[in-house]
Amino acid sequence: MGWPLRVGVIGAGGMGARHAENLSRHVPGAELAAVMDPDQDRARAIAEAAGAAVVDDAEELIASPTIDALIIASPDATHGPLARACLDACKPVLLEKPLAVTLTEAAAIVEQEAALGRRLIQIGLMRRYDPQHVALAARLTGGAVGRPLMFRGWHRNPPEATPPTASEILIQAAVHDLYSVRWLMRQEIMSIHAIGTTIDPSRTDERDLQLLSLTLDGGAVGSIEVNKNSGFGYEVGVEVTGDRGIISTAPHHAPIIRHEGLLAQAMEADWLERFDRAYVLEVQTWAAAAASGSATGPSAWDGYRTLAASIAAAESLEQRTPVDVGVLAVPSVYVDQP
Ligand code: ISE
Repeated sequence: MGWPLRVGVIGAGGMGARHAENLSRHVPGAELAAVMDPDQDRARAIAEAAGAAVVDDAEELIASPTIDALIIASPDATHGPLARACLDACKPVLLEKPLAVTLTEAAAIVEQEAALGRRLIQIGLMRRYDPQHVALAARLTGGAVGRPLMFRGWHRNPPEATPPTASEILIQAAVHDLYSVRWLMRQEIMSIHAIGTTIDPSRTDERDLQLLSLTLDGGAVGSIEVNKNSGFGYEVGVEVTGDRGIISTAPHHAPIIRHEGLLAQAMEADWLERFDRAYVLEVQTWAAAAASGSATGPSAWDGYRTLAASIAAAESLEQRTPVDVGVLAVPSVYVDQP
């Protein structure tokens, strides 16, 4: 493979556009070679600035001999089939979460990659590259608060034009927090109890405010609050209680102002703003591994485990009882993964 790395981007929405821009501006050895989106105008808007081609068939783009690696940010339901096409073509891919939309499909991807004996898939669980999360992980591993016993995560989003359903909230948003639990606590999630309520009174069916209680396999516990209708801005944070202290991420990027009896700090508007640095580091790390024909960071296995946890949470929400996260045994290709 090597440099220059010729990259095809599939999906030209907000996330595809951000990855394409970061690739062009922040990865000197990479070349944005082609963009695919059913909406050709949207694809053209990204492609033109980089002199990339606009194509209309995702599978053809993946198989093309002029493309070395892929970035996939298309609708969730297409992730599974496109990930499998990348594995068929033996091409590295940065695949937005979720890995797939069903556990059967996710397991098939994991098995296909494990059979290749090397990783090609990196999942877009980008908290892994957020400087705040990374600093917290380093202090935690260094023993700053002793033995980690309890995780607390909060994830608050302003309302979206098309509000997601209760289970989409789990698969698209809570999946990040479920990943943070596994990564930071270094334990697997064994069972989940999800409860929820509704902020938007016109949508009584969609619990846009959810609370997950987690049991981990090393004896720790956790909770995650997901608010998909915050009405005030975007906010993601993590706190870990150990047997010798508590460590948490700092709130926001902006300075804190004390004025006329108020203590104030501007909030980020959305995830693109809050995680701007993480997205750059993510694509740089991905491209470096892809140029050597492999993958690093959040893996298909992480995608599988976090999907299993999200689906268990959705079942728990429906059944009003804790649900076990049933999973496969970890294939050897993912043991001690970087
Ligand atoms: C979105 O897809 C993301 O990935 C964001 O990180 C998350 O905060 C948001 O809730 C999701 O919809």
